Amino acid sequence: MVIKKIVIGFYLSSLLTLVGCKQKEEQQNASENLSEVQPIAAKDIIPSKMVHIPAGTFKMGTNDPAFPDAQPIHKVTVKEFWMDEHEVTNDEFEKFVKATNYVTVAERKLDPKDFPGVPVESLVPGSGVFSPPNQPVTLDNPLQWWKYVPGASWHHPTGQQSNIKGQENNPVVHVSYEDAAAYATWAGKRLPTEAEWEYAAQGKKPGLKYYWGNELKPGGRWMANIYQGDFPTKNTGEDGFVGVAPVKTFPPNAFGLYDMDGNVWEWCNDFYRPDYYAKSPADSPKGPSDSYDPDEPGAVKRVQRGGSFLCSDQYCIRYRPGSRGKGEIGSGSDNLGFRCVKDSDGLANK
Ligand SMILES: [Ca+2]
Repeated sequence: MVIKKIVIGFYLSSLLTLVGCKQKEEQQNASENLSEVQPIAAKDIIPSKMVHIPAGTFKMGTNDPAFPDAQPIHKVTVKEFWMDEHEVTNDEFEKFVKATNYVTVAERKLDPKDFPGVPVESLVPGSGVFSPPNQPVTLDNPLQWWKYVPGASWHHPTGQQSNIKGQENNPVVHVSYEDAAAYATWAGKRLPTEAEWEYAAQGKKPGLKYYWGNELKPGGRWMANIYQGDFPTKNTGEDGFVGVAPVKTFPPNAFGLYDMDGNVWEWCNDFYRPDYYAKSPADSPKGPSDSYDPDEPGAVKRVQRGGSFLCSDQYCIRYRPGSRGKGEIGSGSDNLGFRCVKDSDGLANK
């Protein structure tokens, strides 16, 4: 917990330093620009459904040198399980919040004791929002396009003035690991292990360049909600979406799962360590006993998979098969969501 507080403190202080009160106007402009993107009106609420994933053995990881933490490729066996066919939606998450009065991490008051050195007036609940800069930037500092936006949360995705009306079928975002795990428990489910997630994403099609095949656009069609254009300044939205897309917009994989690639990152239950694949057990691995990320040694991180609408071959290529993501457990953003799984014992498909 202490480490988590330090990390959040660093996260907040870094972002708040950049955002600062002096930059409120700039921040508001960014939010206004984002709000110009018209949401797709939800025609019908898509009911949640789980897909049966049969037990199997597969090759996990990739030899792609761009992903050293996803090596070596190793054989893994998973038991059968059920998986949400799509990412948890705003509508589903709202039902959870109404039933439990749950308050997400992004909405909770910040205790000054947890953030030494950060001015009290800056300690406002919020979350990270993708805010494209006006000028081309180097791609070595994500804080150039990520802003800590006070008031941003799952029902105010781009800030206090925004809402989720008409976005009921969009994946819920701004959820921390703790939020996702709380939802899963309430729903009688759990978060997937990383092995379950990758096995499900492969959909019985191992060794491909993309989860859906070897062509980026088979037949000229975009197969996932990713990023087109010049990152991070010019998102052409050629696939139809500059932000999140309603679930089930893009084609499912062979298991009938939607958006395993792109749209929003998805939390897995495993702690993150870059060296885990060298030691992973072959049967139903559940991740290491603790986390370690040499990029941020003090942070407690869990695995995230699948990439998001901000991924492309230009930046964040981690929508490709086998690649891994990671995130600090108390942090959310507007490109991070989740889906749940359930053990097969006695479960009917619903
Ligand atoms: Ca897109």
